[in-house]
Amino acid sequence: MTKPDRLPAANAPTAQASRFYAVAPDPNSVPVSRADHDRMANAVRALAMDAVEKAKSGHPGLPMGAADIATVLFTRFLKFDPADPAWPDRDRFVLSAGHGSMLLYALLHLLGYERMTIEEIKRFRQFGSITPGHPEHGHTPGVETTTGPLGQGLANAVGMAIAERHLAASFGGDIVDHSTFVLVSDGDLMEGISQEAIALAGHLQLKKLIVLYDDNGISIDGPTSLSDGVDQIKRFESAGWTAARIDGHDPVAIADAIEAAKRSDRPSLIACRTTIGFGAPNKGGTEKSHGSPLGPEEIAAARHKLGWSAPPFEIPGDIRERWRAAGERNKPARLAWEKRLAALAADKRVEFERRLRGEFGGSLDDGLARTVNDLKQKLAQEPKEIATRAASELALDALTAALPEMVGGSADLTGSNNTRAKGMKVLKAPDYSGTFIHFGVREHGMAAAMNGMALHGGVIPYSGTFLVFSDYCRPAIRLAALMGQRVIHVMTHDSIGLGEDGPTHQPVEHLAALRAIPNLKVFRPCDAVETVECWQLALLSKAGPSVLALTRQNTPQLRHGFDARNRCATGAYELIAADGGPALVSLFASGSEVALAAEARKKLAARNTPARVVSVPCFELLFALPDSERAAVIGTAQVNVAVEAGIRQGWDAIIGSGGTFVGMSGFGASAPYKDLYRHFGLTAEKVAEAALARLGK
Ligand SMILES: Cc1ncc(C[n+]2csc(CCOP(=O)(O)OP(=O)(O)O)c2C)c(N)n1
Repeated sequence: MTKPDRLPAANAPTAQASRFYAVAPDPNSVPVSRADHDRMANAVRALAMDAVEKAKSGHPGLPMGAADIATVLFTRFLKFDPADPAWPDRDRFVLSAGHGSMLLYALLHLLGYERMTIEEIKRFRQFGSITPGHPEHGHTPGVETTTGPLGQGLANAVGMAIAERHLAASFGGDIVDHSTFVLVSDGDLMEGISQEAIALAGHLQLKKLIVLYDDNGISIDGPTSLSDGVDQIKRFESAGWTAARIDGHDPVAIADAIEAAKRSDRPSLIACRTTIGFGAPNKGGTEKSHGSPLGPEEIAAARHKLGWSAPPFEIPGDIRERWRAAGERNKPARLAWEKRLAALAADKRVEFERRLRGEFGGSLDDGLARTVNDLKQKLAQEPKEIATRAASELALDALTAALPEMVGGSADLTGSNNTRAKGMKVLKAPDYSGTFIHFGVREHGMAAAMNGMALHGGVIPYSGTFLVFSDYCRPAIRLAALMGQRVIHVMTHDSIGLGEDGPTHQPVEHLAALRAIPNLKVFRPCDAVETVECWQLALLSKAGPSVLALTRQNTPQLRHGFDARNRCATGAYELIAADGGPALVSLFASGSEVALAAEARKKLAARNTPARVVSVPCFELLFALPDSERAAVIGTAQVNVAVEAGIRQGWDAIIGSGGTFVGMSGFGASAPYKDLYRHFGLTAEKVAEAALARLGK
């Protein structure tokens, strides 16, 4: 099946060359003639062709094909100021098709982003440049999110649009009123995550979200008809969007469609029919222009066809000026916004600024510490034998009350993940002031939307699902780690301890797999006190994501008395010292297995074998300690034993390759959890026996 209703592919901008480019109602927009528009778009095309050619790698096709769309958007609609790339009320632009990065770099250069010099464009894809192969947030001013893995950017944009609506509801439209634009390619829309993102955005009626679809009908293998026949218009419409199909090389049609989308009361799709590699006479319109340099001959021919005579990396003065004027056109809007912010009631302004900084500064800093302290005091007075997921709920009841920027949710497991704290209102259309999101059964979309929320700023997103489904979120968790974003994933049912649901639901390799992601903290607290402490650490981890792996089953409280220190902060610590002499055995464990290690210690004591118990709630924090401190925590006992209801991978760094591991080596089974622990040898007896065997006792 081929795509229905295709507009004919445009090959050259001659058809409308004489038509004037209508002036948009935006008083700050820069009116240009069609001829000027074409030259401005051609500047983007030329920079993309030349940079890819110089780098000898990259993707010229998308920037050349989408140049008209981007020119209209950036010169007439997008609200931004290169002088302040972090202006909180800027419109967000996400290039979901990150392989087309030269589109974004060319725009940032032409619009006057200070650091995006022509030298950086010439150093496209080179070490140390701010023009990496795919856009990287935090690396390049003006890049809102890291894209490349297709589909992620679209879901990030949904999160940004959610954050915008929520903050507008909380602080008012005078201060928060911006749109989120996202440019997607065929590949973005083929990825499964796009369906989750589209459905969620439609359901939440995110009217300020506008998707520009670079509908060029080409992907790497060739025409998309090789593998796809979806009618995207119907697809989006059925999810509650408005959708239009236009000629993506007609600036008037593009502008009209964006204007209509801005008036829509729903999220909007604009499917822009384009020609990949527009202007390249032989490779344009084919996959040959997708992902490799066009070559000198084709570039010369494209220059001729486009009427672009400037040498490589040179932009004619008048075109540069027009682009700069477009870059400067929102300065008055930004200054007016700053005045409005300054005129806000002082407490509201201070709170808004605090939230955007993402800090618990001022009184709320004390609030976080005080909340954690109060919780720990209560637990010291009245110890609780509860599941750590329930302990997390207790923590959330207090934390969400103290920190209104926490926006929680669950992928349809709210009652199981315990992520909806007392008093949390649901965030929904048209009242977005709530702080709890029903993400639906959409783990991947949820995790990527959370990234977008964190990137937007002003909110701290946390979510809920089962630990086993971390696999469904993994690409987004990885990007959160790469971008250094504070998103917090509550992942419950963290082992065979979930019991009867069986091996499909029992994570075995997941802790190890998550611990393999750089810059991700995986917390597995052993009791209610550690759960509170791990929440505190996750909230304070401003530069990276966290996973809280929590039990379904009850665990006894092992931390007694009140200790003001956050003992989990070192990643591991001696929970119970050895009795009756220096430890012969160190028992290391995480989560629910710490209680088991404590039992094993008693059994060893009865056999005159002093053993210490080290709780290990977070590998990453332990490994970040200076060598001497880490060595002190690990200790020098003759025998090291680790206990975790997961696979061994990773534990050798603590117990050594000669250490003994008591855990899982295959999948679990469906049965009451106590039977499973017995069956798989996860018992205090087995742990004690293993230690004694190593001691030759
Ligand atoms: C998740 C993911 N899978 C695969 C790729 C590799 N890849 C990059 S672009 C692309 C498809 C290109 O087609 P399209 O999205 O239509 O982009 P265009 O050819 O129009 O530039 C693929 C498969 C990727 N970047 N991300």
